[in-house]
Amino acid sequence: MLLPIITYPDKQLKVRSRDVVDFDPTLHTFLDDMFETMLASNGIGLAAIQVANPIRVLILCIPDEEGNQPKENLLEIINPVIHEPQGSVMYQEGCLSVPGFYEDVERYEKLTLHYKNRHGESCSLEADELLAIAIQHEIDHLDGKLFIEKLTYNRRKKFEKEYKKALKEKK
Ligand code: Y12
Ligand code: CO
Repeated sequence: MLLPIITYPDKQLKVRSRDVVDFDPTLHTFLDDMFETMLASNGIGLAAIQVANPIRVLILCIPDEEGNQPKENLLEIINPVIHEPQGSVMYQEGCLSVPGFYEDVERYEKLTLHYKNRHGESCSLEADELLAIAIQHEIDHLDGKLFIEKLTYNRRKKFEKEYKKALKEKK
């Protein structure tokens, strides 16, 4: 089932999401719906709060060399905790909750992630490149933060200007 994605400036996006305690069929159906919703919107990452569910769940599916996103490449990440962040890198980010706006954001270059899978089993992974960046972007959603809050002063002003222009064009 496709779920509606909430967009800036919806206040729900500022909520800190709570840990998952029940790894049950309701969670599994929700994860399946998130994947369907993310693919239908051409996303590579989605946090549960973006579909108005304030639980610490995110999914990521980094496209392969042909641009495909097979389900085998899907990462379902629950109650994530970042360990050993290293380095820094700038990358142009986009977000399904801030459509039409892309801007450079500074992130850690590499990290280790501890998390649970859909069955509540403890997992860990080491991430760099786009995966590390997307993990940090999605964990920020779980903490009620959008990437536009990490922009430099001038880039944030650029966003405000473009957002106001887009609002006017909609009317
Ligand atoms: C850097 C950091 C984090 C990510 C993962 C989360 N972002 C996305 O998956 C964003 C996808 C996106 C897709 C859009 O739709 C189309 O392009 C058709 C989109 O729409 C518009 O801009 C109108 C916006 C964002 C990725 C990279
Ligand atoms: Co986002």
